[in-house]
Amino acid sequence: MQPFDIVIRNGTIVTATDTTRADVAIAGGTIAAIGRGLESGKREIDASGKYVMPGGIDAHAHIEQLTASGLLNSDNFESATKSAALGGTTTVLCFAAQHVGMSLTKVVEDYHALAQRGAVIDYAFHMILADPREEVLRDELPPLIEAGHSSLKVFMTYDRLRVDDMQLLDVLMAARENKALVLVHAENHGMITWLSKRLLAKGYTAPRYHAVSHPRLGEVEAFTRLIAFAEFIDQPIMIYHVSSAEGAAVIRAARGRGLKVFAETCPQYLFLTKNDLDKSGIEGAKWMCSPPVREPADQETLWQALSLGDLQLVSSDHAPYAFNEKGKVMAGTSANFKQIPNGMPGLQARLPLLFDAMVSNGRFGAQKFVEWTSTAPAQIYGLAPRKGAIAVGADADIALWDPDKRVTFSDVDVVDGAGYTPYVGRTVRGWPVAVLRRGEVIAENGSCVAKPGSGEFLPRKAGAAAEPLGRSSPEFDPGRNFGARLY
Ligand code: DUC
Ligand code: ZN
Ligand code: ZN
Repeated sequence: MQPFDIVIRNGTIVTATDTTRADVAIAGGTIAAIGRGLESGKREIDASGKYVMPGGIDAHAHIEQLTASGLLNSDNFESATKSAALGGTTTVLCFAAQHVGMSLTKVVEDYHALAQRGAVIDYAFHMILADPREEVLRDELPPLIEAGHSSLKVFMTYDRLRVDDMQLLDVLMAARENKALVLVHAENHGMITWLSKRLLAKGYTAPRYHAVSHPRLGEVEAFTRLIAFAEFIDQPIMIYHVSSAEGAAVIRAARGRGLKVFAETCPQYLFLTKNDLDKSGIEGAKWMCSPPVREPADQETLWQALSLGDLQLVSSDHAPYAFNEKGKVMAGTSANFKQIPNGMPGLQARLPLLFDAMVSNGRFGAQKFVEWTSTAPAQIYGLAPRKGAIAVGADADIALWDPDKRVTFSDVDVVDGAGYTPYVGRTVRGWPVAVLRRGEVIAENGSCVAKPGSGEFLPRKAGAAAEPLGRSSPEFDPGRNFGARLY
């Protein structure tokens, strides 16, 4: 018998449902066997004292993405995905971002070319629709979804990205007809614009007023309208980056009625607060994202919403802008908060922050950690069973976690293009010391050795979105009602 390529021995295997002491054998990039006393491998890895977990899946990351005003993110596929690998993530779902007037087909081709050149982990694309005109939805969308891009993203705010109510209904309907999932940045645009104008007019221009300018009720209004539209069309949705207790309550009520609503939050809403923006000068820009980070009480409510299943996963919303004139400081050091690009890096820090809070601090345990960071995103976004589990036949995407390794976040260790970390000075316990992608060791002892372009595109089947861990109620079957009603 041929030896296995790699055997990982003596570790504690953790999946979303089980914790077992066993070895894992890898052959041809997939998991070939799980058990004790397995045959030898060409390479043997000793995982004594370590957790053997599925590689993370980050379902929300902006990579090498162009804003409507022509500003590029501060990293590229190589730097972003290397940072992800070093943080234990082996799959990323990022964006092919259309702007007004663009052909969606060309946009998707362009982002594929960028990822093919640089990605070191596997990837898929959500298609951002900023201009869902009739011919885009009718002619371009169906073949793109058929080709494996089975999720569409829209914004309800941002001047040059947002869709209005009619456009939102058009996108929901087009998604329903093609069995795609719709992901939404849901905040009320009018409330943000109105309040920002008044703050600036009164001289409240510093980064900390960015947090004030996005009212909590802006989430409530937009979530409520979006959910009503999704119910009207009968179309599953994913509500992105839930930041407030009130927003989480709207989602709980909708899911309680059996509506097809998924939702995520991000580490920044679990670990940072509006006080982080309260620095002198423009420094607070490093902590500016939309929706903004909020209050300690919101953090606690979001943890509870995750544990109740109202939110199903934690993504990074990685959107790095360097703290210089090509990024956060593009409009100068006396810029007002409306002139500062929104977003912060997160691909690398997401898993260590969550491991520390959930596993090392004992609050939710290792299985929940795996569920919220790998298994649930795989199931919701149609990557399961290939991704998101340690199981025979699945891709050998594996992170070995040393539960005792302590690391203090520091700007000098940052490998993505932001050049800073919003978590600077914070110490976490637990770190991914080796990371395998399809059976290849791509990160080890703090360095990423994968070849740029070695990441693979993951086509996703339309209609595959599913409640994680088969938790669906009889009413909650995202595929079931497709095509059942015609408008
Ligand atoms: N907000 C977004 O909507 N996208 C990227 C980053 C951010 O802060
Ligand atoms: Zn967003
Ligand atoms: Zn985003």
